[in-house]
Amino acid sequence: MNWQRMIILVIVLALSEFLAGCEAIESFMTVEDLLSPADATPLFSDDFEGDVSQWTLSEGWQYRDEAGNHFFEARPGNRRFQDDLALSTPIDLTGSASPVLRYQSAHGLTRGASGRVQVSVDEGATWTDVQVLEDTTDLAWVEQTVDLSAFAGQTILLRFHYEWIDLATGGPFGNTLPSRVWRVDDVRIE
Ligand SMILES: [Ca+2]
Repeated sequence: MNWQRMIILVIVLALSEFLAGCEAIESFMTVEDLLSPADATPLFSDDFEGDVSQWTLSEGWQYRDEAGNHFFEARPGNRRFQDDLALSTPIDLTGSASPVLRYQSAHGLTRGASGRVQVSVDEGATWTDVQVLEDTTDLAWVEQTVDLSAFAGQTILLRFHYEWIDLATGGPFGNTLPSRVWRVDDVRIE
């Protein structure tokens, strides 16, 4: 064997060692390791593009389609109301030590209107606010993040409670809609 062959042999051996090392690293990594936590399998996810029969909505809420995207919207029209968009199926949070709710919101919640995300751990007997949106306007879709770690290990019910009942902050109907609308989409709990 001449020295050129010896060098090639050494290179081949080094390369094979390197590749074996890479395989060893790969075997320790799972898909979950490679994905960020936000991309991990959610505990709950609904973009409202399929069957939405697990959601119950009181009169003030509508299921809407805008440019092919479906979402729910609370809009007062010509009356004040307090109404819920509620998930009728419980969500089991035992799979996460620090569950987080993320959803898309487009809203004008001003002039006495408010949007409350609420959780129940007693099958709907009582509800706890986990987020209150009021005196805030963002008519473009924005992701909301709500910490649900207080409910880790429990099974919850979830609802979106829209309210505009304060007569003192009435104002004229018809020309104030953007100030009192709440759109909700892409509900996800991780
Ligand atoms: Ca949608």
